[in-house]
Amino acid sequence: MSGDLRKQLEAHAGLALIYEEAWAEIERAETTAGLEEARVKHLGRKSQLSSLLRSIPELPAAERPVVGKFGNQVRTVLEAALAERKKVLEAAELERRLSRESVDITLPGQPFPRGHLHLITQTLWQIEDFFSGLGYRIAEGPEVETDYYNFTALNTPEGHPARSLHDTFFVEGKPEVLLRTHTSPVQIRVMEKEDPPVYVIIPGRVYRRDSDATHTPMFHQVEGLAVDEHITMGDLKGTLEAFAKSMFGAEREIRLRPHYFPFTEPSVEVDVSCMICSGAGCRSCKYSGWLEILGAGMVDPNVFGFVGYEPDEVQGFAFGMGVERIAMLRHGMTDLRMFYDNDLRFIKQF
Ligand code: 2NM
Repeated sequence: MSGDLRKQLEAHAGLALIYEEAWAEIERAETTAGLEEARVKHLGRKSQLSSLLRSIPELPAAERPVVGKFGNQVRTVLEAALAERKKVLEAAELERRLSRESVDITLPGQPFPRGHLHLITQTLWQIEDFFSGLGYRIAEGPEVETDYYNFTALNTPEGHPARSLHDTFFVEGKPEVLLRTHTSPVQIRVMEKEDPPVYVIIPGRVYRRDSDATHTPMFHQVEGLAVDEHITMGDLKGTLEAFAKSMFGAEREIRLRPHYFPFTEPSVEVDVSCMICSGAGCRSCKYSGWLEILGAGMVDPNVFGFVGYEPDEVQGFAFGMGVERIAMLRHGMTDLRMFYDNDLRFIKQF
């Protein structure tokens, strides 16, 4: 404050008091909110200072010049002090907030639970690994198919029960379009494109109008196809025996039972010796000692005819399995629907 102002204030006790009190409160304010209160109290419209300045015309003549001149100087000085104090408090408040809100990058992060592959994917990859090791390629194809690829080219004639609306999902208004009921149409597509020898497996989703404890309308299959010269049923048996041992244990044995498929002749169902009782008989294998794992057979010459292969020059075997079924057998599950309930208590166990 200038000495001039101080001297003049001494000449007016009221103004001096107003000044001292306001100054002290401005300096004492510890928060911007407290400072704002002090501003309203000492510089606001209802403050003593404002009243004093308004009342100049009524003051004794001797007081008027003092109050008139220095009253406004007091106001200016207090406003400057207020602005200065406000800057300091705002800076301090910002500093406090920043230190309170700062991020400590050395703190351990929120644990983010790590997931894992679904059991079906794990099983699928294991099957693929086994056949890749034997030199099979993996092929894939469309899930929406035509009846030609899904049935006709697979030697499944019109009128076969598998073609009925009861078993197969057809696209409305397009009787020739359907959801594939097996991955075999991809075998047809591979053979149309490539000459023998062919060694492929085809993993993928398939669809059937079935729904109970052991059937879901969508499930996963892996089918395999080997076409070459001099392929025999012995090759089929050796290949599937090695597969069964790789999936279910080196001690396992397989057996072939005669069966019927439209696309293979002869056809078989393949059983593996029960991994729970090692063949002695238990509830799992219905006391037979054997569990069915897949279907297979020698490719019917008619199928080769559809893809332009020479039935007299090449032979082949094919097989197909349900991935859910393989996974259930390996883990002693009884209800296939659990795969698709997405209950973490189930999923996390594998
Ligand atoms: C199976 C069982 C037996 C099979 C046959 C063919 C093809 F294309 F070669 F004709 N693909 N898949 C086949 C044979 C599938 O699944 C239980």
